[in-house]
Amino acid sequence: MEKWPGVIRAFKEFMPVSEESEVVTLEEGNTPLIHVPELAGELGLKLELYLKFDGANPTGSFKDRGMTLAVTKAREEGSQAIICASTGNTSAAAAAYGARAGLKSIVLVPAGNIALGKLAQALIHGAEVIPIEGNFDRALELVREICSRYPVTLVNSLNPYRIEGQKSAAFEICHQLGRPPEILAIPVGNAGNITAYWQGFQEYKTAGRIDSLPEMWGFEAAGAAAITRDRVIAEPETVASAIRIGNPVSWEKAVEAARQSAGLIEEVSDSEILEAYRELASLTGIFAEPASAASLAGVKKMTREKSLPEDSRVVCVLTGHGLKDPNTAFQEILQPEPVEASLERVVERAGI
Ligand code: AN7
Repeated sequence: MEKWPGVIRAFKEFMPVSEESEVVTLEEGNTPLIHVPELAGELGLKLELYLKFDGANPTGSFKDRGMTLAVTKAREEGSQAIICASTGNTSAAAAAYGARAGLKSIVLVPAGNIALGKLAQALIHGAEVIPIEGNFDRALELVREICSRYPVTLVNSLNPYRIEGQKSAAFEICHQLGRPPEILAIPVGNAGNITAYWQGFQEYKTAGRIDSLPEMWGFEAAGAAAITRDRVIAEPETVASAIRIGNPVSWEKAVEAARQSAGLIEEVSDSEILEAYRELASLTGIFAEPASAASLAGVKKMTREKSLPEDSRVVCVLTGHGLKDPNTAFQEILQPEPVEASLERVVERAGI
């Protein structure tokens, strides 16, 4: 088997790079597409269910797919520093790829609202981490303002290279399934990823690699459901801190993806997200972060409302690793009390 070269080289005909480009990569991509008939059965979902586990990327989220290209281009263009606003995963990826490229990275995060693992990543990779007394949407406003005045490169998904890199996940799914799925279910925060997937599927169709397109099903958290409710949410709230975003940048593009694909943008409640989060972990062995579970929660919700043909292939995108956010896991599942270190007590606790 050949060595996987990362998403830029793996899909270079579809990427805006030349042979001379010096690619900054952590060999991201090529993540598992896991068939989970037992989960579908347990949940009473009569369809062919798959999980695209992008938590298996080098920094533990799908952000690596776009960051490899954004940072490659930033370095190629002679930039000395990259900057982003982030609910956590973008900051972790920017910090890691910045370290790999030898660029300074600056990340603005909402103070107190970023998962522990993501903060640890940004810090250990040496980013300048600036927690702000405000939410993600405010952080992004500040970053845009800074980029208009100072020589730093924006690596939020407003940067088109981020989307170009992230579309690689759609390509991989087509190869892994042998064809596109009927439905692609995905969490929506800033709406960059749903935009990227839709672009990827369309490019593969135009290139004659596939001959159908999936319905795009995007799911927001109910407390941050700007697109679903068609209004900016000034103070978004959700347990899924990654998608705690009240004014998504790619709003119109997400609406277009849903409309053109005959799909939908819907919301799922925090309790639906947490239920799907626990089910994924306990029934499949996949630990995804809460925001990621919005895709499964959404499929459960929508299949109660509309019926699909039984052989429909549905791919739930799991965007980030559960280890990013250990605190939410502990809030959901109590830590066990220690027992006396004796055979009797341990066997008693083990229930064998
Ligand atoms: C795990 O890191 O916006 O709809 O700043 O971390 O493309 O925004 C993260 C978003 C879904 C939503 N799942 O994707 C950030 C950030 C996880 C995420 C999303 C995010 P978009």
